[in-house]
Amino acid sequence: MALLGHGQAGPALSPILFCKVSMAAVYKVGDSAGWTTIGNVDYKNWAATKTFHVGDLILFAYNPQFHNVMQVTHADYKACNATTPIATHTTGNDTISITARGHHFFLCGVPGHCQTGQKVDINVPRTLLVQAPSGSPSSLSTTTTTVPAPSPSSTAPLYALMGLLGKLGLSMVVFAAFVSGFA
Ligand SMILES: [Cu+2]
Repeated sequence: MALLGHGQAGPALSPILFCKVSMAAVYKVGDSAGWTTIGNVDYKNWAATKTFHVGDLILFAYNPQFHNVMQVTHADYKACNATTPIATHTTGNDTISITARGHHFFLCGVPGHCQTGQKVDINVPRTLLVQAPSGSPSSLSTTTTTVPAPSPSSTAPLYALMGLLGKLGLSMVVFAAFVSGFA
């Protein structure tokens, strides 16, 4: 899938695109060095500087005469075991779409290459749910206090009392704020 070439990774990524909707980005492994054993590229460091998302494209650019790309398990990644890959890519210009969160482990299956560091862990962090704080201070400005839903019948009087106390407490707070503001 060569539709998204190297060139589009740079200027096309305007900050606006990343505002709310995460747009697909293309990450070329090793940047200008590509996928290689030359120059001791630190792929761990390369990956650490990126924030990967589901939908991103990981581009492995290399000379297929000398290298390949194998997606492997975590165990095989650690052991540099290229005998049981999940998937193998050999074109020299392989674009791999990240379709799930979590770790995606890749190594070069040519003997000795993984051991010299030609391996990369693409980690897509689990998304944190962003929730608005339930008891925000702004709720003090209104008289609607959020009280847990009352259980049937028995707690009804208590609930009413609590509501009354809540309003009393609120008016006291408002009063205190008023007094301190003019003291
Ligand atoms: Cu290699």
